[in-house]
Amino acid sequence: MKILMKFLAVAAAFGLGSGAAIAADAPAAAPAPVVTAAPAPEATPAPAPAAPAADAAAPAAAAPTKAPEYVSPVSPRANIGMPDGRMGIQHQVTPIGKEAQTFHDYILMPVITIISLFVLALLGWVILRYRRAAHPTPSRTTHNTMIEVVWTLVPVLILVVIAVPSIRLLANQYSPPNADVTIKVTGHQWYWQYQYPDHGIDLTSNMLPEAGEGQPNQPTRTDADGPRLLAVDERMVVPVGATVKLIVTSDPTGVIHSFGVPAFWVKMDAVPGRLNETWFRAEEPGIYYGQCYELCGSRHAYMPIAVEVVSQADFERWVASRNGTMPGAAPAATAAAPAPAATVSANASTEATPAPPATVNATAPANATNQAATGN
Ligand SMILES: [Cu+2]
Repeated sequence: MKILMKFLAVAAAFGLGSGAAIAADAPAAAPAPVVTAAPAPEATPAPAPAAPAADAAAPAAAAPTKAPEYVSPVSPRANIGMPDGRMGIQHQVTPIGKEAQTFHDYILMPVITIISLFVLALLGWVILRYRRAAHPTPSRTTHNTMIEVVWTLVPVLILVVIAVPSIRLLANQYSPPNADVTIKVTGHQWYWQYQYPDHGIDLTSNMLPEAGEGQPNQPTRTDADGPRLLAVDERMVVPVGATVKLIVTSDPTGVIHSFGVPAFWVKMDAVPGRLNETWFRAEEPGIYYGQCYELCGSRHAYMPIAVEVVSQADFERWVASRNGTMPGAAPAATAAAPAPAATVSANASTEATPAPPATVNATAPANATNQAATGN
């Protein structure tokens, strides 16, 4: 009965979750691109959307340069938030991840190990003890009620013991606390887009190529960015200890991706035309890497994810550096210069995607900035 209630709770969480996701998505279109006195590099016009190479999904060097006033206070740490060749689960930094890791390490693995060794020993004993040489006259026994009852009941009890923490974990995963930060994550071919509807921030995150690779003028990876094939030019930045709600979807003209960060115990499919919701609360500052987890095309392996977890104060500095505003705060220095929202949106060729906030060149086709070559 209790288990049934849990299932109902999970089902309710699904239903409510999707409704909330839609509601929370509404403000996404609201923040107008703020055209303030942007730092000079940000004003660089987007490159023409004509990069020809068919496979040039990797973006031109159009990703916004980092604003000078925000220097990341955290740097990648070996063995944390990235694969390191060890067996087992990555070090977990969220409550759900810790619960899952405990479940895996202290219940599932011991149970699996004990059962496997027990069956192996039983098999070895039968093979040796009852081989023809040692046991020439076979037994004619066909039934033993006691043994049959035991080998039916014991597995049932084992499954019940596993089911309790398993369903509790599932229910906790789908019962998020109220969100402190909401981020809409959109999978594109082949990069990620992060929109902070409450902060008016819209980022495009591309993998940083190695030196000598990539396109001309494209920034290349350094060790401060992270490991090869995981470092990106724009990280998703979130405050430490905050409940982050992710609304995960995919480019309407695109394919299915999957957003996942192993250190957070987060993985959610990104499906065109659908809003999926998940959440995490990272409790340790740092940089945590993930990848696309759904085979999505030729550059599936080159659309990594990097999440930067920083203090609240650093998060606010980062928001300011991206020309965003904290929810509830008066827009800084924009009152005198109303954003030409109409102009910008009139040029937007795709509907709901606000033009990147820092793109001052309102005459450039919206979204020509980063993935022009992909075209689709
Ligand atoms: Cu993908």
